Amino acid sequence: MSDSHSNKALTPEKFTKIKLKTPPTNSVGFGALKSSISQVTKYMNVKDGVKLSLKINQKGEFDCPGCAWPDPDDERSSIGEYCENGIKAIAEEAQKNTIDYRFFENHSVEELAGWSDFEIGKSGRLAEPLFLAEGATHYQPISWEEAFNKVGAHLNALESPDEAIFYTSGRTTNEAAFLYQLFVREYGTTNLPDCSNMCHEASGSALSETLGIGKGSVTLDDLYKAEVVMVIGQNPATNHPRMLSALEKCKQNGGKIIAVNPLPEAGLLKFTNPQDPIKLLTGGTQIADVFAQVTINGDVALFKAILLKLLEKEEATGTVFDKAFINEFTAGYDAFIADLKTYNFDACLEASGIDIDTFEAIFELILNNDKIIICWAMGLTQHQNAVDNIREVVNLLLLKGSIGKEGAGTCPVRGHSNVQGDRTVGIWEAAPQAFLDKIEAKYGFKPKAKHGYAVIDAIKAMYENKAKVFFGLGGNFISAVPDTSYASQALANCNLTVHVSTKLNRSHLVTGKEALILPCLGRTEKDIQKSGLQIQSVENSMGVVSSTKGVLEPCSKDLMSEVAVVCGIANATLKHRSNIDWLAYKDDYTLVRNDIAEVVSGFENFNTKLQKPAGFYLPNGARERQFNTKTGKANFTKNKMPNWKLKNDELIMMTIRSHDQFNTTIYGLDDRYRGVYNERRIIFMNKADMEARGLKELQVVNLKSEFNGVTRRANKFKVVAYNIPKHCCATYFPETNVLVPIDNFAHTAKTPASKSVVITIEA
Ligand SMILES: Nc1nc2c(c(=O)[nH]1)N[C@H]1C(S)=C(S)[C@@H](COP(=O)(O)OP(=O)(O)OC[C@H]3O[C@@H](n4cnc5c(=O)[nH]c(N)nc54)[C@H](O)[C@@H]3O)O[C@H]1N2
Ligand SMILES: Nc1nc2c(c(=O)[nH]1)N[C@H]1C(S)=C(S)[C@@H](COP(=O)(O)OP(=O)(O)OC[C@H]3O[C@@H](n4cnc5c(=O)[nH]c(N)nc54)[C@H](O)[C@@H]3O)O[C@H]1N2
Ligand SMILES: [Mo]
Repeated sequence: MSDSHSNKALTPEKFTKIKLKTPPTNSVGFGALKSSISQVTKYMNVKDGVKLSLKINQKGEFDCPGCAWPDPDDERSSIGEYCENGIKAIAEEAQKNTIDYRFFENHSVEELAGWSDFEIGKSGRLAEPLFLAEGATHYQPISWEEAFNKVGAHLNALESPDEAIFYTSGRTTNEAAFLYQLFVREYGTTNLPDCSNMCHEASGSALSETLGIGKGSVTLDDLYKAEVVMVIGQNPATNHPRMLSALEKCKQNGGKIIAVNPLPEAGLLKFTNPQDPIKLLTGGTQIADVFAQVTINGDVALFKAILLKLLEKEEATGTVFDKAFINEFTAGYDAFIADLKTYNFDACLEASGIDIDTFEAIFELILNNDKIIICWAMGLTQHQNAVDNIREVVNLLLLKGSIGKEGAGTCPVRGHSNVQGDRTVGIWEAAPQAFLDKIEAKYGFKPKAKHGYAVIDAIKAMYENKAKVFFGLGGNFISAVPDTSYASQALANCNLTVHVSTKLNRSHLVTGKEALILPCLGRTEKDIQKSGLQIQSVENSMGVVSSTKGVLEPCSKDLMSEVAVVCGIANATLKHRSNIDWLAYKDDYTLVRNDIAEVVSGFENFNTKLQKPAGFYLPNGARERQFNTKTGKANFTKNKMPNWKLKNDELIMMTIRSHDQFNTTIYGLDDRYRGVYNERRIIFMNKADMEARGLKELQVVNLKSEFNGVTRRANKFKVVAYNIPKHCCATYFPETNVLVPIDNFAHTAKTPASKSVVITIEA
């Protein structure tokens, strides 16, 4: 496809003058401090920067809009629980520049689409509602009331509410998310796709099936007390920097860390705590005791190899498995063992890509300890067999009895700061019937029970003209989803696309026939309504709900809060049809929390509990060894080894984050920990793979993926030789999303397989 929609959706093929250095072996430390200060001084008022960095993640202050890593329950650093990338996140949100209709008078949609994502993001904060009329080339201002009425009119004109799609990105607070799903359900559909569908959906699916809860089981305190922590498919120095402090603490208590990753990610190897002045001077802590350089998607093979050796030892000694735990709490053990025995150790080890010495080192740690925590992120969840990856993680923990006890358990490390909370309060196209029943009991309408579209199906529905209105509460849909060209056609088919956003992004430029941009307050900004300054709430990766409250004056007087936008749209759409007094909520968010307390379990006395400075834990069955699964037990599962047969010229590509981005928001053009500066259009390759193709360092190549007979291309990338296993390569998301096939996703969970894209390279 090379029409104008898909051209606008693709990132421009421009190079920015690359510089390469040897990747550092240490992370954070002075480099991070320097980088944070430079972000603040470049893009913010310095006074605001100081004010924010003192309050970030402090009890009762504002929750960092970056990642979902939890804050310590007890003592917190007095200079702010910050990290370099948290500072970049707030510097991005609290930019001093704003853009209003004058900006859009000067720049057409077509022109803006030619800008890089970095340039688009740095243009400033959106300052007023904007409308793109059918056939128009420029956005123009529109009043909030007109905007709400337009959305309402479009929604009410659809033949069925199922022709509308309501996307959420994981920054949305519990209050806004709860009201949003309530509105969507009262309007009459369950089409509630969210970023989680592309992220930890595979974790949710595997964990619900095996342990009865789609979230992790550990607390921060468990991490400090673990004997072994495995960090798999995750790059914490970039994406969850505060996790490194927790791993450091675990090590100080005698714990051992195993990193499993195709790349020797800097922070896993060594880390200098920015909040420890002595360490800053004397150098950092070695984090990983063992680094296993697994091949892309070699994790099931590695796990099978470990499981086979454990079984061998168990059969010899009878002391390896926690049989008391297995007997009392699990189901499916015999079938699991019978299946495991059909695999061959040598074949598994070979498929994992790991040498025998490294394997032995991992094996000894697992064999001799039973307080084991396994942490993971996108390296496990974005494959066709992603659900198997996580079920295999659970199998290992179950054998060792490493679930529901101190220092042990599952730790899927969530991405967006409230992606977990959004799901808890009802952003779910497949919400359980018990939740829907509570909605019905409270509000007197019957929510549709039929499951709605998640992300992949939503794109297909728009592509096939089955859905005609797209509404996004946050996020950057076109750049986040797979198969960019296909998805751009899907959006172009819509009658109306609407985005509630803080910042301009590519999704505002790849529109339906008409489009709206509704600018909203960010996390850092004061949200003042009729009843005064509002607080809101978020849930972190470990199930702690806490409050967040803005500190800065809003960047424009024309912004609304997400809560107010949802109420406005609900009111304009449902009018007298509604059982609910929508406009009351926006004046006083304690009313929303009173409703959440009645509808969502674990939130009883929500308003009172939220006043606890460090927040409160939600109930977690797996943590208590209560497994709410179909069998009532924790389930062992049988998982197949993936069967990769790459052709001679094919590589398997993972699409990853650089150090200077938050998903589709590009903070800068450097990837400091990988030694790449001032360029994003690169492909990391093994030297042997370069030589086999006669490619030289920095040579420009085109990338091609073929899947089910469809060819997809991404042009102009520079080759960078890197320490990555043979037949594997890496590029940055979102530049190569165009290569990720819409039909290549995880079974059961439909997470796009964006970490295992088969490509060939054209010189
Ligand atoms: N600063 C910053 N923070 C962020 C984000 C951000 O973009 N920037 N994004 C947020 C979000 S939404 C999320 S979901 C998280 C993402 O956090 P991560 O999951 O850490 O992010 P990715 O860059 O996708 O990194 C995946 C890691 O998995 C490895 N990997 C890839 N394939 C495999 C595999 O097959 N097996 C194994 N074992 N490893 C593999 C890669 O080498 C890489 O180290 O971070 C959150 N925090
Ligand atoms: N190829 C490939 N694709 C991927 C991934 C990958 O690893 N590889 N990762 C996937 C993952 S893990 C995720 S989570 C998704 C991310 O998908 P999304 O969540 O859709 O994308 P983001 O880039 O996080 O969204 C950024 C936009 O959100 C808006 N925004 C920021 N803060 C706020 C706020 O407070 N309120 C509102 N209303 N808007 C706000 C801004 O306008 C900003 O431009 O991408 C997925 N896509
Ligand atoms: Mo994510």
